[in-house]
Amino acid sequence: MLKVLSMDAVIVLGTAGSGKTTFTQRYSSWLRENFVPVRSCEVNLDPGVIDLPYTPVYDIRDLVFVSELMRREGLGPNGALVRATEIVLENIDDVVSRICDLPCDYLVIDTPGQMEIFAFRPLGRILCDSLSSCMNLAAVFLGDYEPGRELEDVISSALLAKILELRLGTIVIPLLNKSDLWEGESIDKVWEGILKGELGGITGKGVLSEVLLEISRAVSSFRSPIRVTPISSREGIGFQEVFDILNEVWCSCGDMT
Ligand SMILES: Nc1nc2c(ncn2[C@@H]2O[C@H](COP(=O)(O)OP(=O)(O)O)[C@@H](O)[C@H]2O)c(=O)[nH]1
Ligand SMILES: [Mg+2]
Repeated sequence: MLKVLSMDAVIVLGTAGSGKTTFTQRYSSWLRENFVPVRSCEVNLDPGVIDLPYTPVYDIRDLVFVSELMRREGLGPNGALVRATEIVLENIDDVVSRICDLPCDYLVIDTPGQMEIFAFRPLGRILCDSLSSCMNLAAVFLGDYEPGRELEDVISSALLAKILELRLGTIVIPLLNKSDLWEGESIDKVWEGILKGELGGITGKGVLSEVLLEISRAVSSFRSPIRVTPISSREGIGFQEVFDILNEVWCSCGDMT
């Protein structure tokens, strides 16, 4: 029988400092303000964070807190983070059932500052699989491009978003954060070209290594291309488009190219 899931949830991914926590807070507030009476709630899955700009309805630090682990088990910051993911895994059924039972219509789920802890260890995949049984789940990946960065950085971000999609088994929507800092660049178009394997326009610039280009051509064939949306979490720019794209994903009724 077809199960109708009543909760939508977006997992927020991105490298350290890309703006995951800022996005979680601002996007969830935007949902609450614009879609009354939708209950949008923030979930914190970062066991290492000290201060949060939002009040999470579920906070993984109630189960395991990195600075406390460091003290208690005499571990360094990275060792404690790894240990924290093991503890979450040992308690995964409880964690998932608590999140599934939250009295919310929409969840915005913040993930660890150091993305690899979540994405490149078993935790991310297991959590995504389990949460999908009780909610409509998708992820956003925040690419982080500031003036002065090289185009290779954009390619690396585009590849990382694709790898995460394969790794986590959930659709990953590429967003380019911090667009308020750009100075007239069309970085989103460069990224879209990479996803579509259409690299002709940028190969002449001499800044891209052939290896990266070959990899991006190969990776672009894994899934249908998706547009890349510039946003600014700090300024609240692009949120309507994020909302629309996620709805297209969940109802599978739109054209995401
Ligand atoms: N200019 C600008 N800065 C941002 C934006 N989003 C986040 N930041 C800043 O980037 C830094 C890291 O943000 P944070 O949300 O903590 O990143 P996280 O490590 O991915 O959770 C902070 O100083 C934020 O204020 C944005 O859209 N524009
Ligand atoms: Mg954070």
